[in-house]
Amino acid sequence: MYFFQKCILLFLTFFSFQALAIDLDMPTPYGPENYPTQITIEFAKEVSSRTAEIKLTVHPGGKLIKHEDIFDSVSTGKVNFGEIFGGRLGNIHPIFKVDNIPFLATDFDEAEKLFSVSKKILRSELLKNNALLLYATPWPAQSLYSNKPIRSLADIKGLTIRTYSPTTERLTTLMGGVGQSVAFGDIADSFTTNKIDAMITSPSTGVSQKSWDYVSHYSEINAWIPKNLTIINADFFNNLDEETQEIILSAAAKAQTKAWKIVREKASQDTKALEDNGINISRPSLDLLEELRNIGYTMTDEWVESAGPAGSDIVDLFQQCI
Ligand code: PCA
Repeated sequence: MYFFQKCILLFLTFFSFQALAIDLDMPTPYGPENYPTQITIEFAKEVSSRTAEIKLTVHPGGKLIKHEDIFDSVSTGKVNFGEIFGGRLGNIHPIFKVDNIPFLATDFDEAEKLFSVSKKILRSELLKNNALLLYATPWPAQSLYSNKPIRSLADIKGLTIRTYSPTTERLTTLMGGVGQSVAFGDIADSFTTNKIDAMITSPSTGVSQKSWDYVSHYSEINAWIPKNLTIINADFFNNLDEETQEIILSAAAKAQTKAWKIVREKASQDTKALEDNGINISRPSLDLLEELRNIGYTMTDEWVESAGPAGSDIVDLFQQCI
């Protein structure tokens, strides 16, 4: 355990009777205008107000710790709380990619089922990295933004498409596009400097990034529903007194319930906001859907192969309950 963390635990153990509050930092990857960050800010407020010992300060937008470093920072105890986009951990274990597979779970009910059948292994892989899952916040379904109508994959061929995870890189290749990794905060610049021609993300990200300033078309392919994972360092958690642990877990359960409820409202509100701001919204043509679904089958097979028996169990269980 890290020296810094040990000091915190000593404080919590020996000085808790004096109700000494310890300031703890909680880095998140997305800015305060994004609803997952707002859920986390509420979680932090609740934990801070209900425990005498912990005062959590949320640092949104990768400002304190860059997105790519947040997971390691929590697992090594550099910070004790943090939030990440789950699919980014796909290089640690395939389970983290399960909610990024196109056309496996495409509405919120399916996404909840996929989460429930994959939760156990997700938790155990996090624990191998000394992290406990507090709650998972879904994004609205991921759809296609471009500057021309996309009627079939032929219209995508050769376009440079933003990627944000290992799965979006693979998808772009299978669609015949050219992948370009672009951080969340660089989306607008990358479009206006023609570094990218298209992206696949949620209506909420399209709104928070004012996509109408640089994009004209949005095809509602509703391809997958990824999640942010909010985690706590396991050693830190295990050394807290029981009452504090319970407060953290109940605030986390509340955050998760709220996230899954309001994401449904956000999805329709934000799609409407795209339209109100002049983006041409369309449903994908049957040709495009069929082509994309076939890519989804390929990617599901590839994922099952990489994840082994646990992967095929998850897909089987999921398909039984939808
Ligand atoms: N917005 C984030 C992740 C998924 C989403 O809807 C992004 O585009 O990076």
